[in-house]
Amino acid sequence: MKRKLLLSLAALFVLCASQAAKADTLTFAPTPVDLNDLDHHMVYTWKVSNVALPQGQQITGARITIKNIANWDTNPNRLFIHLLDNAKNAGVASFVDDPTNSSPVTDITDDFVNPRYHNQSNWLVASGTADTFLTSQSFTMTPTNFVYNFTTAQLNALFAYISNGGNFALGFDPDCHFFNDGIKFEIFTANSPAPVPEPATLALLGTGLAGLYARKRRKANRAA
Ligand SMILES: [Ca+2]
Ligand SMILES: [Ca+2]
Ligand SMILES: [Ca+2]
Ligand SMILES: [Ca+2]
Repeated sequence: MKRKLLLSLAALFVLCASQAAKADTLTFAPTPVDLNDLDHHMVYTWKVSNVALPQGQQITGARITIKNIANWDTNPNRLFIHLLDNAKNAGVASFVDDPTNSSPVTDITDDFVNPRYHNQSNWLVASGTADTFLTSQSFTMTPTNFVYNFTTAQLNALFAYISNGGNFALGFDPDCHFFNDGIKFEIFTANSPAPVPEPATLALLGTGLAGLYARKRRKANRAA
């Protein structure tokens, strides 16, 4: 009888532990996966729709990975990356941010921040859309794996943007031409905070242990 109780208590604790460890990773990739090798003359949005976070779980991390990214030459360069509440177009869309099509390109301007194109009808983001700057980075001609982990404030923005319509978008303004072997976006979720055993459970455990202890003592007394 006591043994049975102990076993069921053990089972309960295993159950609690497995719930505490529950976590998922949502992985997304754009099409084309390398965003056309991030052409300098373009700004890109990549909209992700129908995002459903696992029931009862919260976002604990988010990460952008760009495989083997390298600049095409040795000129100054910058890749600007933004998180958007939404984008006008489904999937991947692009906008020409260098109408003169110059080569080499000398203009390095974050066109999600600079409003010079924002009133054009084919601009990628509707006016008033929430926009969070994520990071900007320069690259050499040596291919490298670029990994960017969101800050806590950026994770909060991601959660808010997903909550608003089940979608979000990543914005890339490459201001030079970045060869790469593919972009990946991951969202990490977990049930949080870890479940605390309810008072009733703790009381039950206490009673069970007390009972076992009393039984052991009675046995010991009888033996003596
Ligand atoms: Ca550009
Ligand atoms: Ca949204
Ligand atoms: Ca630009
Ligand atoms: Ca490529």
